Amino acid sequence: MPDTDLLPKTRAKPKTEKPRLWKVILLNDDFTPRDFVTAVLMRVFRMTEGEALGVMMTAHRKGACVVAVYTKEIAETKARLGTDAGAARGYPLTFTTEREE
Ligand code: NFA
Repeated sequence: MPDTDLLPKTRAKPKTEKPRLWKVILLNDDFTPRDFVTAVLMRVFRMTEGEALGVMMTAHRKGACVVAVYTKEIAETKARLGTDAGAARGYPLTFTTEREE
C-alpha cells in the first residue's frame, strides 16, 4: 500500500497571536457624585442603569472596579473620555487601564 500516509505528523504552530486585552478600571474618590459616575458609565461604556449602578457601587465600596475589557486603543480612549467628562465638571473621577494577563 504505497503512499497512503499523506497526513502531516506535526501540528503547525498557529500563525496568529491572541489579541491582548486591556481592562478599564474605575477608581473611587470622595467627591464625584454617584449619579454622575453612573451617567458616565452608561454613556461611555454603553451600560444599562442597573449595570452602571453595580459597577459604581463596587468601586465606591472596594476602591476600584473593572468596568470592561477592550483592545488597547479602545480601552485607552474610553478611559480618557470618562476621566475627561469628570474633569470638565471639576471632579477627580479617574479611569485607568491595565493589561490583562
Ligand atoms: N465615592 C463617591 C461618592 O460617595 C462616588 C463614586 C463612586 C466616585 C465610584 C467614583 C467612583 N460620592
